[in-house]
Amino acid sequence: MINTPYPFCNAVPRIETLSTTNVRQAETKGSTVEQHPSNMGAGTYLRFSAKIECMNTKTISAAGGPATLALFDDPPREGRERLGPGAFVLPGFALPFVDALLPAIEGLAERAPFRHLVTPGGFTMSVALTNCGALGWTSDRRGYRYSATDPDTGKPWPAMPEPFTRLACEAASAAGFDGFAPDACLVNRYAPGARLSLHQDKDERDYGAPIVSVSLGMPAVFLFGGHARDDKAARIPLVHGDVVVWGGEDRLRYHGVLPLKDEPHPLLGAIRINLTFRKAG
Ligand SMILES: O=C(O)CCC(=O)C(=O)O
Ligand SMILES: [Mn+2]
Repeated sequence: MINTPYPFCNAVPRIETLSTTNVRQAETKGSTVEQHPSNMGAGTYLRFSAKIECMNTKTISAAGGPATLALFDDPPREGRERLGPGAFVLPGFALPFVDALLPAIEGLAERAPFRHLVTPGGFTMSVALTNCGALGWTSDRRGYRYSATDPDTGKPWPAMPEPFTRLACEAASAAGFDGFAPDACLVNRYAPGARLSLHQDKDERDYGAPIVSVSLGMPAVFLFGGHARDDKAARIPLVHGDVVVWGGEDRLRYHGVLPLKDEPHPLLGAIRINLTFRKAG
């Protein structure tokens, strides 16, 4: 059974140790449980999370497809919440775009698969990522940088899908940044436990353009700090469809994401996707 229509989500099963009774219970609740293919020891299973009942007892199923967006029953939240002179949360701003975004993410993940990069310090990032647009952000032992080609395939990154660009530009305008022309979209994929430590986005050529950051799937707590790493960071809860924009004097503020809780989303399952749009070149 597939639990979401999007393989980029289903590619991340939870690895759990389950007793035989728990396996039966999980299956009764609609999860698919398989013995782990590698020999991680008896009793280690992959759980493809259950079909999830959402509000009003609607059920998302593979056959239902994205059109069943019953989130459907959540009215979009309006307005903008100010985090700083040039920084805003736009609650629910991306919701009208979701039906177009998800198949596009699926398509680009087929051409430029998600991967866990190594930092210059030698750590493997818990967040998996890929890119689209003229430039893609990458990291390895030699450093962080933008590249016109995917180092894994040697090919150019997939073009930025039109709904991505439209969403990014409209969100930037709503935050007061007209004329945003992103040439890079970093697509981050978080599973439960994945996190992003406090950092500044500063690998771009100039800082005149804002950052536009879109949240999809599981909720997260976004940390929005100051201009020094030690400055106290505000904790901003973000949910599916929220967009954060920061630019102008807030462009270089430290930010990050706390380790994600396992709170599966009706459409994406136990996954959070973040789209970070930048003008990099
Ligand atoms: O996932 C997020 O909300 C933030 C991502 C981010 O800051 C980055 O990729 O640089
Ligand atoms: Mn960032």
